[in-house]
Amino acid sequence: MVPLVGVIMGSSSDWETMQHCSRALEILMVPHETRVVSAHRTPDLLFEYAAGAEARGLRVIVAGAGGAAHLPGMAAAMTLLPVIGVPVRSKALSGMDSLLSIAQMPAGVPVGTMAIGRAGAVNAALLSAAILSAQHPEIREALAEYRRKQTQNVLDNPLPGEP
Ligand code: RP5
Repeated sequence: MVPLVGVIMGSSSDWETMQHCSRALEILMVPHETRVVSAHRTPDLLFEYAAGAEARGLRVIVAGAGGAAHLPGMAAAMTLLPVIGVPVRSKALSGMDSLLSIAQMPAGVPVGTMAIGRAGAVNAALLSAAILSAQHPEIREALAEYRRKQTQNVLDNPLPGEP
């Protein structure tokens, strides 16, 4: 099946975080691909990937990176597809560097910025599914089912002593 979401990350070390995006996309039955594409170490590959993404059938790009996290912004500069950035928690600054370098895009080239780490990776998958929902009713239904299960899980697990 042709992937609709391209999940890219700056290093294989980002997989520990970005695997949560991939797993959530699997649960939502969203066809996707995962690749290591570095803004700094493989700039030519980044250009090839981002510039060709729409023609290959991708509809959303999720880009995870840490530190001086240029990947999401550079990818967004080379495509009209929506780009969702996931700040990976860095060792030096706990991901604040990643968050700010992804969120603080100058006006003109937006990157939808998620939370740092696992929450951001999962939410990137859910936001991708929401973007795709208008054109793909089966993804909309999978997203609705995900929400139903999440709600039921809270209701089924009260605190000890709570009715
Ligand atoms: C970034 O540098 C990557 O996104 C990664 O989060 C960070 C560290 O990369 P490695 O040194 O672990 O490859 O480009």
